[in-house]
Amino acid sequence: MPPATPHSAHVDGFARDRLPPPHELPEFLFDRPELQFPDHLNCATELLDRWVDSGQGGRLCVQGHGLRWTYADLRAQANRIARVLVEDLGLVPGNRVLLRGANSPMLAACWFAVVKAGGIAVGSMPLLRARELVAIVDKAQVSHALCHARLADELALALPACPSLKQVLHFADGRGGGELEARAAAKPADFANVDTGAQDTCLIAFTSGTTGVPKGTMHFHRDLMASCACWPPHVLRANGDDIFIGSPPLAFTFGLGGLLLFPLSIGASTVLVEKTAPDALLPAMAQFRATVCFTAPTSYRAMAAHIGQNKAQHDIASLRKCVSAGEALPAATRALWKQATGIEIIDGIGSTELLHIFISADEAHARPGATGVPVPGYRAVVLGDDGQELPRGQVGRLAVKGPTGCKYLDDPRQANYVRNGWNLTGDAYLVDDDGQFVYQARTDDMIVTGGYNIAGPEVESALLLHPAVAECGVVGVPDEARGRVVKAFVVLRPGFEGDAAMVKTLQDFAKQTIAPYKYPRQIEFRASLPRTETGKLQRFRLREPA
Ligand code: 3UK
Repeated sequence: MPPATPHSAHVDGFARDRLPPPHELPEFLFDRPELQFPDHLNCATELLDRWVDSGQGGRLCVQGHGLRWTYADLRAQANRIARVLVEDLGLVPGNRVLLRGANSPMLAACWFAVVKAGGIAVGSMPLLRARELVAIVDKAQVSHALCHARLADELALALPACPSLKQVLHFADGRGGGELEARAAAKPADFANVDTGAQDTCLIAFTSGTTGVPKGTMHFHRDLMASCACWPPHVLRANGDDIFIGSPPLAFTFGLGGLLLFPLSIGASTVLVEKTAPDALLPAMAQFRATVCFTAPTSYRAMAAHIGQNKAQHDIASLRKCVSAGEALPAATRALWKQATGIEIIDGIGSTELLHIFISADEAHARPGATGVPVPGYRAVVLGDDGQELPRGQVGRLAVKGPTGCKYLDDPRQANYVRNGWNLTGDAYLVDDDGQFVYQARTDDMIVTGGYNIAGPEVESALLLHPAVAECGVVGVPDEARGRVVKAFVVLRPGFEGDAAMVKTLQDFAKQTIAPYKYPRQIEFRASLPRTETGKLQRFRLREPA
């Protein structure tokens, strides 16, 4: 018998029609009891309505921008916005809705409104420029946009090149002033969530890729619930009294999970603030008495330095769990944060394709320099170039499978990310004798010099142990004699001089810390390093000739 067609509520079949063909999908693993999902599933019902319907609507849910909403408040606002989308803007299930704004309670309400109405949320990083917006609107054939008034100009510049995008509404900060808030205020606070299928797409997340057309990763209602059922209960182990805070935008799945889906899945609360640079995040943590923080390794490093300078100024005693992802966590950064706060960071590698973290270690099992072990629900191996699993200790390609996996929107690059049922993340890893997964570099970033294979991040980790180094990035640059040499770009801490003596000091330091052949033959001092909005070092920009 052919498998029954899964239930779908999508009237607009755009996403369904553009899923990868079955033979290009990764293998999915649903063996755990918590990963048995019903055929009918709307994740907004599970994450938001459930609390109100069970009499817990009075629990604190989301704060920020001067607002303090309970679960009942967030649901009412999301319901009203869902009515605006459906009744005023003609949204039908399966339509794509662009969401634009810095993290805020209103952005969270818009996200839930789209999902409740059976729409597909398409996040966009706040700093995107018109031409980047055009690319994602075109790729996802976005029909509606909910955009913060402050970001309206850039979207307006994009509109003439976006024929699919017919409806745009602006919002402000949730307390009137915005066109969306005004329309929402006129609507009743109830809404019947669309009875979507577990395998209906509810999210298209674009990768923070650096070149070419952006890749849209499609995620089902089921995928969002699966991500809440794996890493959070097994590794993070937060509870309903926790107050989440952090820097990643909701348009980045690290932020969507950590700052919205995960706290709501356990009845906890979240703080969504606009300013999330390290010097703003510290006072926000103190102000909101935050207990769980999500941010990138560089942000922990910068915050540790701030705390070191004026210990009394920031009272972050409420903090109890700190999560790092997006980039490898250098051992030196883990140590600095522990020194400053007493907290052992929970590192985890995730990807937009797999939605969230799939290898990680909790506080008790954290090991400096290692990412951790596969999260319950996921399997991970290291493969050689022949596609066979490598013995422990050998560097190869990280391959992962679990309840979530890569589903690119109509993209031939699906065949690069998924091979033989495995998701290939593009990372070079090894498994050590204890079974811990140890990050080396992005596969493309391994530096081949004089016959050696050198991982830039290992050299970075060594330099970051030196007290003069605030930040650094290490890449291979062309060299006539050796083909390529290791070059370090270094941002110094205040009070240190980037002169020839400092070059020598850092080179000698590297030679004493790691195998001498890996030391940076060239060092250039910079005021800052190029990073993406998701906190990743843009190594390709360091490789470009100045
Ligand atoms: C790198 C890491 C070492 C790695 C992400 C958590 O970063 C996320 O998604 P992206 O699609 O990038 C994925 C790539 O980033 N990476 C991420 N975390 C780590 N490398 N150690 C880490 N802890 O190259 C990976 O392939 O932007 C992270 C949750 C959701 C996410 N989307």
